[in-house]
Amino acid sequence: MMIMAPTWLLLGLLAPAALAQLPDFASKCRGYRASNVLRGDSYLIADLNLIANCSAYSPDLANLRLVVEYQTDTRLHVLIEDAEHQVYQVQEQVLPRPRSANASSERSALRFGFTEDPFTFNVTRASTGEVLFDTSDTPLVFESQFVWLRTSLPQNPNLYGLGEHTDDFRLPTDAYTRTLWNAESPFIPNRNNLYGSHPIYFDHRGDSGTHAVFLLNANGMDINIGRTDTGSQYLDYYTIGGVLDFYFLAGPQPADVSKQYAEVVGLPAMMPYWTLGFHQCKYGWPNVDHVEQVIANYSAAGIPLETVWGDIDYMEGRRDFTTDPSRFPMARMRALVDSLHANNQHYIQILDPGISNMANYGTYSRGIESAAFLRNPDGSWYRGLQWPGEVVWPDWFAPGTQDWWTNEIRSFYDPTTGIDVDGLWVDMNEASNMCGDTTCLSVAINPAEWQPRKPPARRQTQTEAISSRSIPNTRRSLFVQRQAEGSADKKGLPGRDLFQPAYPIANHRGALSGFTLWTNVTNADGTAQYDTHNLYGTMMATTTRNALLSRNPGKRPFVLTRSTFAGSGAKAAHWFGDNASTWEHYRTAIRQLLAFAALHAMPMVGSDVCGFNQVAQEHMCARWALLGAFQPFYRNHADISAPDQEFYRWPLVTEAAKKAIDVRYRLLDYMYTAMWRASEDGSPVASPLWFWYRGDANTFGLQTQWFLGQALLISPVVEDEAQSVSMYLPRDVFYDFWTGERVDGNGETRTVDGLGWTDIPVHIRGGSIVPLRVRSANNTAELRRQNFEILVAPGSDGTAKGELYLDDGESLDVTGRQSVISFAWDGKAFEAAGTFGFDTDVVVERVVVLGENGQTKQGPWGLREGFGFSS
Ligand SMILES: *[C@@H]1O[C@H](CO)[C@@H](O)[C@H](O)[C@H]1NC(C)=O
Ligand SMILES: *[C@@H]1O[C@H](CO)[C@@H](O)[C@H](O)[C@H]1NC(C)=O
Ligand SMILES: *[C@@H]1O[C@H](CO)[C@@H](O)[C@H](O)[C@H]1NC(C)=O
Ligand SMILES: *[C@@H]1O[C@H](CO)[C@@H](O)[C@H](O)[C@H]1NC(C)=O
Ligand SMILES: *[C@@H]1O[C@H](CO)[C@@H](O)[C@H](O)[C@H]1NC(C)=O
Ligand SMILES: *[C@@H]1O[C@H](CO)[C@@H](O)[C@H](O)[C@H]1NC(C)=O
Ligand SMILES: CC(=O)N[C@H]1CO[C@H](CO)[C@@H](O)[C@@H]1O
Repeated sequence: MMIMAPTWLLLGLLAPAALAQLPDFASKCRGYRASNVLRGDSYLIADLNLIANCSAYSPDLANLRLVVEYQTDTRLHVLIEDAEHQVYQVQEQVLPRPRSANASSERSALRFGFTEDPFTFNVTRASTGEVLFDTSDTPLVFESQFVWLRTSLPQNPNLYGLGEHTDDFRLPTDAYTRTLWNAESPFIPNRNNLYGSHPIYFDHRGDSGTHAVFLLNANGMDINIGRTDTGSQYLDYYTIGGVLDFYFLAGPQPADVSKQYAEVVGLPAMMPYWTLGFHQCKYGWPNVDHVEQVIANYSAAGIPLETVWGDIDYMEGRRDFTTDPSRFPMARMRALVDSLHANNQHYIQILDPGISNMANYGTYSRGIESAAFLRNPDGSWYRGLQWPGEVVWPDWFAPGTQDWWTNEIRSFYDPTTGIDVDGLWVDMNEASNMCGDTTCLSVAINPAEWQPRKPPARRQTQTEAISSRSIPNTRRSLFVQRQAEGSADKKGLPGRDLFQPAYPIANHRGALSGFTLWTNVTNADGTAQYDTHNLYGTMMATTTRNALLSRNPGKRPFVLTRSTFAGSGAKAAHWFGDNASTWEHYRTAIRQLLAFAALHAMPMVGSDVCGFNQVAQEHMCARWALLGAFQPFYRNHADISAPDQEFYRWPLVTEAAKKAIDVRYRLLDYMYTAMWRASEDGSPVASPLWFWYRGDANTFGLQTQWFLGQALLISPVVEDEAQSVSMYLPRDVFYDFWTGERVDGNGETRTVDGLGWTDIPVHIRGGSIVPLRVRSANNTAELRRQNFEILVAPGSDGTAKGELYLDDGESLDVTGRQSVISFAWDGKAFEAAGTFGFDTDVVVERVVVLGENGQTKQGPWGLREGFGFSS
């Protein structure tokens, strides 16, 4: 049915009561009128002119431009921007835009429809006519500091994404707000903004298809999912700036959407093989002796330890690029790293963005020379508070910053004179400013007396934050001038209140500038923190990655970042921040994994195994050791205030960890292959059940089981202290990974009892072929020398397929030196074929076919060419 005019317009004038379902401001808003519509086969352009001032929270923009591009057959780009191109748009350097292939609107899987007066639009699925996005119920509001757009949704929609959060994987659909504003968030509270911002949601509609909507906008925003008084479902965006830059991704299969999204924001970075090994970290390791003991005790316990991490303990006075001369002296650190490397182990250190401004600190003075820091309007350095005390902050957009940061990294981590790290970890980069207001800056801080402390967890109200700030003597005109210089080229509208916008997003750290960099601070390129805040972390990760590339050209860099934005997966890995050692957060780790790996194109993720804050308990830590082994990034880490929780500290956890690492390592090439696949085409490394059983409504809300790769279904025990699990098996053939026994899924939840503390149910999905190393090893270098066995798990039709990817595990460019081997089983014959560029002596010892006609064929077969057999 075609609605001639939006109901709000008809009813709004005649029956004000009908407007009760709209936000108060909307009653005044009339939206925009489209004109000068220009159409081509692959695009549509129009002018949008304001019909009447609405002034909801700030002045309306009079003239907008609509650009619709059919970029590919499955990607529709809809951009609503200001005609003058002043409004901030995310810099290409941060997120390069995908090229349009100028697809034909006729062939596109998506259709764009619109009304001219007022302007509203919809996106429909061409094959079915189903409406995917529809703004016709409400006017568009586009103001200098407030943009509002609402789409209607079907009843009880299955929506996922909009990370980073710890809420249900399938998002609540009633009175639910997702705020995107990166913030340090101890204890990762539910219903709050956390460390990263990913403005994309997947909308899953069962058999009729899955699509996603990505809003490329970095500004602070609230996204509401709710119901009107009359029960209609909607999702609306309340952003405090930026443009409406939408990418509609057609799917229709869920995994297609993951790939289509990765095409937009960047394919996940390929990780070095060793980073899939087991990592141990702890904030509060007192000295290098202690670290050596941890390494020795892991070895004595027979638990393979791949990588040791250095939290801020190693630093002198918490300053980057220093070592504490008595507790972590450089000579001892060099010896420690040498001995790790001699044993095929690795070492990674942390860096924070806050740079101490104390006298005689070389990193600081060189940063000053490079003009690498954020400035106040009077040209002085903008200060704040982080671990070393008073700090200045790198301006990742300043022209000298990359070289300064690269030089600091290259000299401190110089393999011949410094610490030869294998990767870097960037923390506190939301940025987290321990100074919630200005008061701490007026007190001189002696770094020697500065006691590390947690940032206050207290929620600060906006008024509190503002009133406690003294207004320094600023040269306002200079600030305005800098703003104006930048304003011509999508760098931000001039004349805004960048400190306290009228629309308050629901930031759980209080005011917009609460516990972070003031949002009215400008970057060297003329943009303001107001607009780029959510990019600070991903910029730090990228700058660090570039530094590692310069330090070790040709090798894949490894950077772990706490703060992320859409596209960060192309540069870095991520852990889920400072959770707690609770069963609740053990469960939370699963839905966070699902969100990042399946929906946010960021597969190298995992939680702090056994929890970060508070006291890890033996049973929970044993379970988490097992759970973590099936997440791509596998690191045990705890806070300084938490007791030591290395796996070897409990007999039960030792046993669980040995078993977990043993199986993980045997499956490591399966995981590595999935990571490679993701880096090639965006395929999800971990995914929820509905990705592969999209018509099965029982799977839509599942959030305690996941597929690792496409073949392994992981169903850990999730209830506190439990020895059983309720798990769902869709109607399909599965095989118990541990016994090889066939298990037929019947679309029902079943209870599995008698699960000991070292047990974790894992099933192979019928139709898959899984390569495993025949045996595990104490480190990944040894592991790479082990032979393979191939596990064939026939599906209901008796066939199966899978793949194995091999390369040297560390080079950036492996052209011609890769093997991509596909395996196929047709019920009678097995075949391995593909490309065999990787030179290896490793062989396939045997092929095991599971099921009734189970059989084992003994090799060996080399991996330099294809092979096969018939039974
Ligand atoms: C909106 O208000 C501005 C400032 O008062 C005025 O110049 C402009 O004409 C108004 N626009 C419309 C469409 O009414
Ligand atoms: C698509 O069209 C634009 C505008 O004509 C052109 O600049 C661009 O090169 C085209 N892209 C491709 C892939 O053909
Ligand atoms: C989409 O919008 C256009 C223009 O208003 C309208 O003609 C069309 O019927 C709409 N499609 C659906 C399925 O509602
Ligand atoms: C390592 O093990 C020894 C012997 O059990 C123990 O005394 C020491 O406290 C342990 N140290 C660490 C850091 O685990
Ligand atoms: C930011 O706003 C605060 C509070 O109004 C003010 O003290 C400060 O000078 C402003 N900074 C800039 C760069 O304008
Ligand atoms: C690890 O090393 C120990 C001691 O050398 C050895 O006993 C054990 O078998 C090794 N484990 C693996 C999985 O290779
Ligand atoms: C989900 C969860 O475990 N939350 C806990 C995080 O830590 C805080 C502080 O200890 C607890 O109050 C929460 O219950």
